[in-house]
Amino acid sequence: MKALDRADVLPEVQLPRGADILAQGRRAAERITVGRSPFLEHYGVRSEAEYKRREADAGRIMFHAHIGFRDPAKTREAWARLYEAVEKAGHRLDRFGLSFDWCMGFPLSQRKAPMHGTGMVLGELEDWIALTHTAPVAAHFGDHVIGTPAAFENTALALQAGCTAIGNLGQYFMFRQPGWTDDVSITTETVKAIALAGAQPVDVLVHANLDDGFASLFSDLASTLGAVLVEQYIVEDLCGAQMSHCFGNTFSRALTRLAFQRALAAVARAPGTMIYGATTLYGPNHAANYAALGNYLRVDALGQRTRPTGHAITPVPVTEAQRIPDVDEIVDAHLFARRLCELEAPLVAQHSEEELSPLVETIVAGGRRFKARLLAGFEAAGIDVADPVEMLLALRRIGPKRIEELYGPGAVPEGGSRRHPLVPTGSVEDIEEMGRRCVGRLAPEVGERVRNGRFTICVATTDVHEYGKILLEGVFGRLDVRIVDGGTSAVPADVVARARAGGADAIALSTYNGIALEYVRALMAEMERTGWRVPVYIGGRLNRIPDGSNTSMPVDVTKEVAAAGAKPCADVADMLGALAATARDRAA
Ligand code: B12
Repeated sequence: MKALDRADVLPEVQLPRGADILAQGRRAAERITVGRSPFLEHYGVRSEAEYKRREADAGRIMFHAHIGFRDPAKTREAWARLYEAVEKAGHRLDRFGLSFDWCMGFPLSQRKAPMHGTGMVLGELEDWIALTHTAPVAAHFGDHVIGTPAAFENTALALQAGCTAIGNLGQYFMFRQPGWTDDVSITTETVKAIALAGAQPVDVLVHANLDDGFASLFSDLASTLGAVLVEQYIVEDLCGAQMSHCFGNTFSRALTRLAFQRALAAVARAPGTMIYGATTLYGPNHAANYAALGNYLRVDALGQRTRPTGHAITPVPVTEAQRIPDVDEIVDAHLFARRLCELEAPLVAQHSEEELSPLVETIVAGGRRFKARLLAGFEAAGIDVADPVEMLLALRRIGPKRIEELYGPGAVPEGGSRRHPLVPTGSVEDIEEMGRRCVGRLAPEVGERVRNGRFTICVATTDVHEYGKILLEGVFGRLDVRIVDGGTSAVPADVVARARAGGADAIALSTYNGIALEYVRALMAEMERTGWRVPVYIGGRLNRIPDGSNTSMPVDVTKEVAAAGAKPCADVADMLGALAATARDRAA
């Protein structure tokens, strides 16, 4: 395996110095400070971290609800309704995660993003204050704040609105703002924002959702814990702030989910924000999803009862696989969770440590090895490991696959290329298995025709969701289809350019963020402009919030996507059927 070389990762002659950026952020803390909020007043605390420590010490399980309708007024209304509904049933809602739209990552002056997703967009400070003052529940501005070109600006607004848990550093590593290529400015804004948070007179948690970062693509849970330690090193040791991790979306196996929570408990210095629902377990059937909801909530409640980490647990509505959920669906999920936790309590006593403890030890030891190898490798490559700008930028540019290849704690088997995970995450393997099953179920003549068609296909994603792409690549690989990598979060012009340069016969797009229609229109316009055209297959979530919608709920746009010139596919088999037909027509 080729060792890392600074010139490959940080080719700039000069980068801004981390120390200068940290100083700017700290100076800004003289004028930008945490405002009061109904939550802080109601519970008589100075920060959410203080509240979390107090509640965890008292053995209470805390709860997180996630909302963020496109319309801020609807979000406020939902916040109030949820708070009331849960309180009326005799429970407490501890925190709200506010889902911003990805265009919130652009600075306010440039926030006219061409493609709005399904999330909420806020403007000036009054908008932020109006939200945090809706009800006495801690506000968590977790997405598209820290880690974006607007990191400093958004962090300043969140703090002034009384929010003391701000993220999402995980997104810094993996998300890309379309059309924004200057990753140095994203890094300096991020470091400045972290320094501002760290210099507050009260505890401010810098949040990172591990699944939004490298975790969803790592194969080893020990690497994920290694990433926790590396982020802790950057945020706490280099920047002087407090690091708080969240995980959950892709942690679908009960035993390793619990083991990871314990491993985190062994290394975390600040309280955790929330454990998110295991949403990759959700499919189209709501009854089956309730089983998944019950399964992960019990594990999360058990984790908090036996090793309290301050994380709130998150009952995610069973409709999650289709679209963003409505308020009543969130209330239902919460009432289900509260009842489940009441019934679950006696099981804590029956729990045995025998299976769990060795896993926890392996994850923690492997995580420490990952961090030590990474820091040594960076140093040997000439990267300044004491400079947060260099550290962050290098990690972001290298990406999860290569980082794990270079520094993962597992051994590389003789003659193999991929490291053997110490504790498999399961997520990427599950997608690979999905691909195997998809090919296994194909009618033999369809598989045969696709193989004989000798296709070249450009595979790309419109946003950060990459599992659809991994699935397609796995399936195509098994059917001798040549793959051209169109990239992730790729802009239409790049996809067309890469497809054309690679001699693609078709483009396969995977999309999830509610931008399918606008994206297809832009892609078609680009092909028109360049005078080069191939069929475009598209799958994932083909929905969109209609312009001027008063419900903020996305609607299906499959027909409109087809009218715009693409071929919508409900699943991979749809596309393989179409390719087989093309191969048959060509041969005829
Ligand atoms: C995993 C996941 C993530 C992971 C992605 C990890 C990764 N590296 O890929 C993480 C945690 C990072 C993530 C982030 C976000 N997510 Co997400 N995520 C999911 C989740 C749980 C699974 C989606 C998935 O990958 N499934 C695996 C694929 C392989 O299976 P599948 O979806 O069933 O696909 C089938 C077909 O559609 C087909 N297919 C897929 N693509 C294609 C393409 C072609 C050409 C073909 C032929 C077939 C095909 O293949 C499959 C089998 O047939 C869904 C909810 C759910 N349970 O589905 C939400 C979901 C897609 N996410 C959603 C959202 C909103 C987000 C965020 C915007 C949240 C936020 N505010 O930050 C961010 C993205 C921000 C950004 N900048 O883009 C929404 C989308 C809402 C909508 N459109 O209505 C969903 C539905 C959740 C929800 N209800 O809110 N997410």
